Formats: sequence, C-alpha cells, structure tokens
Amino acid sequence: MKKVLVTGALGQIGSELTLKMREIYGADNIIATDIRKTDSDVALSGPFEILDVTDEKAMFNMAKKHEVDTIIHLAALLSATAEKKPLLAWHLNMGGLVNALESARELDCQLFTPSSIGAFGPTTPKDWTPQDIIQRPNTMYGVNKVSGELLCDYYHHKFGVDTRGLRFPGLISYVTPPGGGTTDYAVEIYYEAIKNKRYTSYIDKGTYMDMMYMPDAIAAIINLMEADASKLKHRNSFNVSAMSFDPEQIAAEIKRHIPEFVMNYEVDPVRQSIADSWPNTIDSTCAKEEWGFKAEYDLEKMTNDMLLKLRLKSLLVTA
Ligand code: AKB
Repeated sequence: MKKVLVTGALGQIGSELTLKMREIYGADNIIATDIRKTDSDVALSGPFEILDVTDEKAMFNMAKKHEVDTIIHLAALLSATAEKKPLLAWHLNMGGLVNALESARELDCQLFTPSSIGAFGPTTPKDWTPQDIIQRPNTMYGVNKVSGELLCDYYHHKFGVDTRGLRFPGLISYVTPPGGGTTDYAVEIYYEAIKNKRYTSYIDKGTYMDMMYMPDAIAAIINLMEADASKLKHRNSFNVSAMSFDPEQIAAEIKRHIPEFVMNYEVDPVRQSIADSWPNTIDSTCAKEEWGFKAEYDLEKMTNDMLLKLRLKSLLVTA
C-alpha cells in the first residue's frame, strides 16, 4: 500500500483507519473520500475529496487522478438501516462495491472491503462458526455481504485483482459512533454510562454476538493488506473476532467501574431478530494461521480504555 483511496472515510472505521494509515504511509498518500465533508481530522489532515461511490465514472476518475495502488472501500449501509431501506442498501452496498472492483481491475489496484458476521444466517452453526460454512442470511445486509464476498472472489479468480476482506464483528470505538448497526448497543452503552449512569438496551439478555475494539480492527486491516499473498488460502473474507458477550456481561463489566450503573431492556424486534440470526461466536483460526491475526483487547481491557477515553473526551468538550 503506497497510495490509497479510502471511500466512506468519515464513517466509523474510515475515520480511524485513515489517520492510522496517514501516520504509517504519509498524509499525502492517503486520499480520504466521502459523500459529505466535515471539519474533522480526516478532512483536515490530508487530501480529502467528495465522492459518491454509486457514480462509476467519478470513482474511476478519482482513483486515476490520484494514481492510487490500493482502494479501501468502506462506504456502505449497516444492518439495521439496510433492513429499513433494502433497495437503497442494494443500490449503495452492491453498486458501490462493483464500481470499486471495476476501478481496481482497470487501474491494477489492491482492494479491501469489509464483510461482517452478518454474512451468516439462521442455518449457520452458531458456536465457533467456522471459516467455510453454510451462509444463507435472511437480511438485506447479509445478502449484500455474501454477494460482496463472492464478487470479490470472482474478481480475484477471473481478473487477478488482489481482493482481501474481513468478516468484522461489532466494532467498538470512542472516536466515531457507528450508525444503523445491530451491534451499536455495545458502543452506546459506554456513552450513556458516562453521561447518565444508565442504559436501555434494545438487544435482549442472553444474546451473544462477536465484538472487537477498533484498534484491533485497524491493525487487522493493515496486517491483512500487507500479508504475503502466497500465504493466503482465503481472501474474501476472513472470520476475525476478539470477544463475544451478551448485554448483561458488558453491563456487569461497566458496573465494576461505575457501581451505580443501571441497565434496562426495551427490545427492538427488528434488531433482535437480526442479532438472533447471527453467530454467538466465530472461529478466527484461518486468519491466525494465514496472516497472523491477533487481538489485543478483551472485554475487560476494552472497557478500561473506553471509559478512560470517553471521560477524557467529555472533559475536553466541557472545558
Ligand atoms: C452491524 O451491526 O450492522 C455491524 C456489523 C456487525 O456488521 N456492526
């Protein structure tokens, strides 16, 4: 990765990945793009351009103009929003991806795009879900993710494009909040614990989902993209997870720091049924064996860091 185009750079992953890559590869070599511009660090610390990923020509011209060798394609709708707006999700998630793949093919770029635990469905075995297993998701997001994995494999086999991907679990971060995901409760809970010492969970007790702290996710993307291609038996996409918990376990961990913290439940049937169709835990063995995936943060270490960073952030805002 010498010169990289990032789509959806103002989103939850993009806003941290862009800054990390600018640190490693040089600010001028990371071209951040999004559908809108803000006054954020991402927009101000290096090249930033407005890009609508559903515009095939605009995507190609942007990649060509900046002579990039890598496309990190992140622009997409998450699971809960995709379920509310399935046609928009198909148009954006699949249209954007095929445009990114076409640009990568024509300009000979490496391409990364995230898949998700959402690529699994109710008929997938739920515990220690293996890398290669039945994938029949019953959500639009899941349909997009499985189709995306297959399309990326196709571009690799048919055209030789160096496509790589990760099946991300819920990602937790104190920098940019996610929007429209099923696992978002595990981020919101920390903000609310600091602000109000209480949280009402839309996901029910006993619902286990895989999760990962953002620094591990960013390291995983960079390590996979830098991995020796000859060692990769899989490409699109690797299971990666750092922990699995249910709402009661994360609440108990927060209570160790904030004893007055109170958790209530008001289950949202749409997001609950999405969560119920996903695995409890996925098996990341192939990622470990093929390119050395390792997660540094478990629930305890992540909670220490999240609460510390959010407290600092709230002090800075009120100062
Ligand atoms: C979502 O909840 O939609 C995402 C995901 C697990 O892909 N965080």
